[in-house]
Parts: sequence; structure tokens; C-alpha cells
Amino acid sequence: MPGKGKVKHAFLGLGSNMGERESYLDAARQELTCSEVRIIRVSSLYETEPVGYTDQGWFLNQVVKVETTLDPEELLSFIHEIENKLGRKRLIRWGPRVIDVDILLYENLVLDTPDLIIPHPRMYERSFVLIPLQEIAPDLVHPDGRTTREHLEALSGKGETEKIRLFQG
Ligand code: X6L
Ligand code: MG
Ligand code: MG
Repeated sequence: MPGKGKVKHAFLGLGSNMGERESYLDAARQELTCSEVRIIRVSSLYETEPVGYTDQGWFLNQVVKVETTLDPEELLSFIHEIENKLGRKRLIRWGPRVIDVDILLYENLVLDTPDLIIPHPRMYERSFVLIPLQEIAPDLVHPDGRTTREHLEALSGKGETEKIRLFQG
């Protein structure tokens, strides 16, 4: 398992910057795991400077690779259920949250609908995504034909990356 239907691969970005951040990431991974989703790679945890809205605490971010029989829309609905179950409240745009789970990549798919954009918009501008992704999938070829490593090199070249460090419990 996932046992029925064709198995697809996706990469998810996890983030938390409220309360027991590590526990929220643990809980999110636990909730993701079900008959239709299996986590097959996990990055280290990274402590990362907030971007977008900067007047908030540092995040813990992580990237996981999953096998799933859910299609992208089903996976997104499942993720929203998990975020709600873990107590996410949407107050300030880009503000603090107990848990955020984003679909970064799904197979080699490019999708742009009102509800879901894949690859995740702005992921190529965020070292809090590309550094953990590089840890577990440096040679992964993205829909634009570039590898994770090439994307990270391009971002580093711009010299505008947020602060990030490995998290040690
Ligand atoms: C200009 C305009 C520059 C918007 C940046 C960047 C907006 C990122 C939103 C932006 C802009 C975001 C996390 C975070 C958020 C996270 C860290 C977002 C959504 N999520 N910072 N900020 N980790 N370190 O997971 O990603 S809010
Ligand atoms: Mg999100
Ligand atoms: Mg996010």
C-alpha cells in the first residue's frame, strides 16, 4: 500500500512556527500516512527565517517525498483536512501557523487552476524549500528540465536567500 490505483510520487513542504513546532511536524507526518499516502523520504528539519511577513517567529521546515494513489486535488483536500485537524487558523496572510503542508511537486505535472498551482508558486525563490529538497532529491529533474541542484545554484547566485540552519532538537 498504497495498493490500489496507480502510485504517483509527490514532494510536500511542511512548516510550523507556533507552539511545539517539531511536534506539529511529527503530527503532520503521522496524519499524512494512510492507506493512500506513504512517506518514503524525509529531509532533516531546518530552522528558517520568516519570509513574506517578517514579524513572526522562525519556522521549522522540512520536505518529504510521498507515494500516493490520490490525484492532486484529492491530495490537496486531504492536506487541508490535516491542517484543520491540527488547529490551523488563517488570521494574518503569510502569518504564523501551527502547520502548513504544501504540495511542491506532483510527478512531472504542471497545473495552474484557481485552487492549486504545481509546481508550488515561489518554491524556486525559497531556500527553506530548495535546501531540504536538495538533501533528499538533488538530481530530481523538475518540469522545467532543471535539477534541484541547478535551481538551488540559481537561487544562491541571486544572493537574496533567507537565513537557514539545520535544526538540532
Ligand atoms: C515578496 C512578496 C517577497 C511575497 C516574498 C514569500 C510571500 C513567501 C509568502 C513573498 C512571500 C511566502 C514560510 C515562511 C511563509 C515558511 C519560512 C510564503 C508563505 N511560510 N517563511 N513564510 N518558512 N521561513 O514555511 O511562503 S508565508
Ligand atoms: Mg500552504
Ligand atoms: Mg507554505
